[in-house]
Amino acid sequence: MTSRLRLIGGTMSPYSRKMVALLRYRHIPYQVIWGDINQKLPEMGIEKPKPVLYPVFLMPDKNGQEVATVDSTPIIRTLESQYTGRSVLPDHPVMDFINSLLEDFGDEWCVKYMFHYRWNFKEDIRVSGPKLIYSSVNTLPKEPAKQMADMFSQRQISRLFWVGSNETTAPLIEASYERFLILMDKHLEAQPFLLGSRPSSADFAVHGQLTQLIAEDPTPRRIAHDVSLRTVSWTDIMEDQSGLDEKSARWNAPSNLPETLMDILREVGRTYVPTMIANAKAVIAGEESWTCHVDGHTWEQPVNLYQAKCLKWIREEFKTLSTDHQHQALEILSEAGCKPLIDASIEKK
Ligand SMILES: N[C@@H](CCC(=O)N[C@@H](CS)C(=O)NCC(=O)O)C(=O)O
Repeated sequence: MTSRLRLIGGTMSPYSRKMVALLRYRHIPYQVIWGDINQKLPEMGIEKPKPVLYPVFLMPDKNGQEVATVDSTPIIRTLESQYTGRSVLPDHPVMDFINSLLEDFGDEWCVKYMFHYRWNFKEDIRVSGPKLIYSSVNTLPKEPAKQMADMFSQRQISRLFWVGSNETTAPLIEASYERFLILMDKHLEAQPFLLGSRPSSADFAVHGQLTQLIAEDPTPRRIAHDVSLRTVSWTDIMEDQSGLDEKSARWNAPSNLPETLMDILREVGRTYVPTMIANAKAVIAGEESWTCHVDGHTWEQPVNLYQAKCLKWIREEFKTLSTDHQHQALEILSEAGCKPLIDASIEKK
């Protein structure tokens, strides 16, 4: 048993990059093991998690035994209770709530940019397939690596439909990516992180997706270099914020949010909000797929059970706020077009 927190991840996995950058910022002693979870865990004699997702954290249980654990959002909250200092969750409950919303936007909406660009365009498939294999088993000979890359790429391409990337939604995803880069550019000119002068878990979520879009895959990389070099550099410096002096850094106050942050929240309201609500409603109705309107266009995709759970978490977090804080949060959400996230009737009858 090591006293360093171990995780197994991949450089081509946005959630692995989210978490490694967060561990560095938080000064949490860690060991990252790059590789195939399905191979590494049995070698270590550790039971696989369900589902198997990247990254896997080996979280010590009460007896110090490492347990394979997945899902970055709850893991971040557990780490907050285990390691003090350099918190990534704002102190003010309203800002903590806004942070959860933006973190989920990064994890669940920005991932659509990533998946769409990676598996839709020939050039991106050409580089991503082999990089996914080599980043896991770097010494693999060329021929088996090519076979595995082709197999893996085919599997991912067949999944495009499941994340909602199709002919109808492609222009919406691409337009949202470009708008998001412009909004980040304007916001980062005003302050260094999403919610102030210190990074929050939402910054790490967005960073994780942007590492793929900007550092790994050619088409979204070119777009980002055309649209916002500032965001390109932000993605680089987010990788290691271990030197940030947290004591002199500040969170934004909910009564005085920068207009550039409100604009980012408006993008959340324009895209993430209608799709998350339509998905949750379809899950509750027991339907297999759903459609909704994003920007006046039709969005269609199969239901995603996990995303319905994410929306439930956000609504539950809202309910834990005091009445005054709920009012304050609702004012921000209304101004950004995000209020239906809380208002919409999506509870089970
Ligand atoms: N909600 C999870 C998402 C993790 C996730 O979806 N990871 C992807 C790779 S980045 C994965 O393992 N997908 C399954 C697969 O590729 O087989 C988290 O935040 O950790």
